[in-house]
Amino acid sequence: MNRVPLEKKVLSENDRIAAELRERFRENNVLVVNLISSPGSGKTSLLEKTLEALPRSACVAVLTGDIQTENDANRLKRFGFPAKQITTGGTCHLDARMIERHLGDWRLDKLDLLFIENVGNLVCPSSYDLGEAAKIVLLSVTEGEDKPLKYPSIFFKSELLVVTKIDLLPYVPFDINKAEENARKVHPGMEIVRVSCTSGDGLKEWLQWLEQRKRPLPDKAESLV
Ligand SMILES: Nc1nc2c(ncn2[C@@H]2O[C@H](COP(=O)(O)OP(=O)(O)OP(=O)(O)O)[C@@H](O)[C@H]2O)c(=O)[nH]1
Ligand SMILES: [Mg+2]
Repeated sequence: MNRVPLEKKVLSENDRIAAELRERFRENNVLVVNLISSPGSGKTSLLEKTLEALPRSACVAVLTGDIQTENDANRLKRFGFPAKQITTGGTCHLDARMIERHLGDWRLDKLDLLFIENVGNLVCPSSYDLGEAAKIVLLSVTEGEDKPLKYPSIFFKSELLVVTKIDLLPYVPFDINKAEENARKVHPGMEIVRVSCTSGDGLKEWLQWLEQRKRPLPDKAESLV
């Protein structure tokens, strides 16, 4: 029986589109970050706090992925920045084609920063390049400090670890230092910030990380479309 190397073909097609996207983002000086975590770790909450903190003149947009519902896009649209939902209808990750399609008529030359919230999943999103500048993995304190060891690929590929829900630390048996040590076993030198969207702790450090990660940009204070 002949085997068809379908997975390889799908991934190489994804890589081709991702490379085109990366070039478009680079040409237009758009910093694109891809937020990845288990379901419910706090990706949308972190984006809500981020959009809330940004000036209204910021040139920011969000694409948010879920299997079903427009819930996350509706949460994020309240802040007045462009936000679109990508519903995958069952697929457990976003792929580059979905990003290309949903960028639609957005003017990249009017954007400084594009957030992509991936489908809640620590496994599949790590295999799909979306043309982003950086993957960011979130791990909440209710998930267990061993997750970097169990799901090494996404911790290895992410530039930044955001440890979320640190307001819950007094109530859960989670050794945050051990969790961070595990992350750095998989990815030595990994950058880490600790945040709580409830108390606001660490949000300043997160915003500073984003600010530093941005390239020097020309003024793009006009509207997006
Ligand atoms: N205590 C506490 N709860 C939080 C924090 N951040 C988020 N939550 C709660 O965690 C739940 C899930 O948060 P979301 O932001 O929807 O998580 P998500 O990662 O976007 O979820 P999916 O998109 O479904 O994968 C919600 O009930 C939030 O209110 C936090 O810092 N502290
Ligand atoms: Mg979400």
